[in-house]
Amino acid sequence: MKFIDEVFITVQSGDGGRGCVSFRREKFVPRGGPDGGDGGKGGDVILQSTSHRRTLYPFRFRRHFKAKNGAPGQGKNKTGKTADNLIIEIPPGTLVSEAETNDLLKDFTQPGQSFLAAEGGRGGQGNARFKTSTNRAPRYAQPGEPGQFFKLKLELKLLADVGIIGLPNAGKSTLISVISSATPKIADYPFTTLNPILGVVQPDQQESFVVADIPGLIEGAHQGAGLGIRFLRHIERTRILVHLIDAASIDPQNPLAGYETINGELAQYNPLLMEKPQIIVLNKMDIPGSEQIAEIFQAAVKDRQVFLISAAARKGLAALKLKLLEYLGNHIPRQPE
Ligand SMILES: Nc1nc2c(ncn2[C@@H]2O[C@H](COP(=O)(O)OP(=O)(O)OP(=O)(O)O)[C@@H](O)[C@H]2O)c(=O)[nH]1
Ligand SMILES: [Mg+2]
Repeated sequence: MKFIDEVFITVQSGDGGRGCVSFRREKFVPRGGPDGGDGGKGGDVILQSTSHRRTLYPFRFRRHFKAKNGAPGQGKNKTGKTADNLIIEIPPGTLVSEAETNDLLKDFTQPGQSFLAAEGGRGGQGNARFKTSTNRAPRYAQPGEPGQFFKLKLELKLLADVGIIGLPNAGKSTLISVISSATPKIADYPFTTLNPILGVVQPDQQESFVVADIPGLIEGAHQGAGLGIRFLRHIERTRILVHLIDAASIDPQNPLAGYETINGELAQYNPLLMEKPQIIVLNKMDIPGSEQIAEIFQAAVKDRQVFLISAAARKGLAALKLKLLEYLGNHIPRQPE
């Protein structure tokens, strides 16, 4: 299943019901006055963020949303029924913009927020409202006000807690496949992963958290090289970054080259990304010779903590997960790997 992070929908609020033209008819009142009631208000279309929606996937099946029209007014001054509002549930983290102009209308930052996307038309006034001293029997009433129609773009930035970043082929997809529920494609060539992939990590007796495998970045990504930066926006809202490095690809003469390339791209895209906690992880530690490389790398980054793992051999993962939990503010159990 392709991860959908952008959908277009249409919303249409209900028309107001038309006002009624009617005259009282009662015994012994031969020429009753006007008693046509007002039309009911059309239904609003309201977007509402809720924590039980996590993706925009349901919008693949339904893209057009129309609220009902208000009922027409009736005789005996009866107002038409107001139509129910149509509520569209969306995941927190969704940005709503006008499809054509791209103007941002609403940023749903948390659950429980709502936005009036299209307001239902007012009901038309019935003829009872138009009675005056000079016109005691008005034969007209207002039509209902029409509803509104908009095309909207919904965009969801991944609400992942942890983003795994790194050069192509570092083993990002392998890592997410061994620590989470995700089952991405893994292969021995760069740019295997073309879209961000989400996985839920469920540690023992801990809050679960969401990890995102971000497609490989390369030098010049912020200017469009490789897959470009279109996925970097997904990591803007992650709380922690795991910077994954293929130990076997490290050049002992210039051990920080790849690491600095990635950080340079992050900084040029959005300097705030450099303020996120970043956990450095060397992968493929099962490959012979990687121990020495790791020592050289560690010396180069000085006192920054470096985690050594082998995603393929599932080594070093427990310590990494504990570190992630620590950053995410959970209680840390002490367990041997
Ligand atoms: N020896 C060894 N190979 C690994 C390890 N982890 C991943 N690989 C291999 O490295 C290659 C790339 O792995 P992926 O997980 O597809 O790498 P990626 O970072 O997702 O790559 P892109 O999606 O192209 O950016 C595959 O052939 C994996 O089998 C590891 O711990 N040890
Ligand atoms: Mg991949």
